[in-house]
Amino acid sequence: MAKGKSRPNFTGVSRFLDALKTDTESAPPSQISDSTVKETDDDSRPTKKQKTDAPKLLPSDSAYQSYDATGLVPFYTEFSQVPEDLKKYFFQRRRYFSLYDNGCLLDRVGWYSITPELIANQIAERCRCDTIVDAFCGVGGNAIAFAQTCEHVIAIDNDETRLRLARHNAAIYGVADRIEFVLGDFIQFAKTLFGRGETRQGRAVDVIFLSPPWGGPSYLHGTIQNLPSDASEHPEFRLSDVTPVHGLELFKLAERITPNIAYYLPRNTNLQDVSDLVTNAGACNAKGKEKARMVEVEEEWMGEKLKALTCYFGGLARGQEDLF
Ligand code: MGP
Ligand code: SAH
Repeated sequence: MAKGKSRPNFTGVSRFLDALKTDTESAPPSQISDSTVKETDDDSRPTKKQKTDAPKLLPSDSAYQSYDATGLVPFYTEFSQVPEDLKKYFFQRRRYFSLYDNGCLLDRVGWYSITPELIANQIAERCRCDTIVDAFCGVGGNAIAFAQTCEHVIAIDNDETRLRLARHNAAIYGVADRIEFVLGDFIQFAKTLFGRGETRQGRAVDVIFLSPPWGGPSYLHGTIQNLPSDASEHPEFRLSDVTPVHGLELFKLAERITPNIAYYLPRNTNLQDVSDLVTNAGACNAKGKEKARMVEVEEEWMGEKLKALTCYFGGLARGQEDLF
């Protein structure tokens, strides 16, 4: 399990994993963007700032009207309306979408898999580029953030309802027209794209963001194969638990399109699995000398809680910007 110190505010703690090392815990952590973003202590109450910052959706906002998915799923305003298993997520609703009260919509999968806004913003800052593919867009947590740092966002999901919810939510944030929503299977998309080396619109892909399904909210509890001997520990999440294909296969598919990959994974991910994704074949620096490639693992903290890991590959990893 990934380790790190908890912080009063959201911070990212980076750890560089030498792809060739087997002892992944030995690299020293370095802190980034400490205290640059703050969250509210009480999820159930909006702060004044959130209220005044919220853009007013005018009835004449045509993008919002045509993408309006109101009614497709329930919009909860009271705890009493929320199914028992979603209550803990509803409690965090304004962490997911600071504009939740403007009508953001999530379905069940959306509730438990959305990237919280502060984390999505941090990832989007790291992924700043021309064209980014959000391979598993869900209800749009990351796509909305990417639309604020990237020129072109291609957001893919194979679930039509969720894609419509993503577009609805993007309209609330005023960025729907900056995102190309694609209903489809990323695996097929990647295979087709690889043959052409560029998107339909003739754009090369700079970055791919992977936030695949982890097997549902039970991802922390492991499978029969990886239960720990000590029952007090969380079992490790293995890349083989990723769906719709093995997490290694998914990464290799993305890597055929671009080396610049950000991979959003559970906090209990086996770091050796992550390290093993890096191949050093053919790696050279500008002078043609071999240079071992690295993956940077960023721990995503919210308050006292480690939420997830974002693993940066290729030119997204610090010190490897020349690979971009
Ligand atoms: P969590 O641990 O299920 O939630 O997920 P939380 O609120 O930390 O619950 P607790 O019981 O541990 O206190 C933590 C974060 O992981 C979520 O906010 C999502 O961003 C992300 N996440 C969770 N799941 C199950 C998925 C998933 O299947 N896919 C993706 N891409 N992200 C997920
Ligand atoms: N990052 C998202 C959450 C992603 S959850 C957010 O912040 O909102 C994972 C998503 O992957 C789900 O919406 C699911 O429908 C989608 N998905 C599953 N298999 C897929 C596939 N083969 N191709 C594209 N999307 C897929």
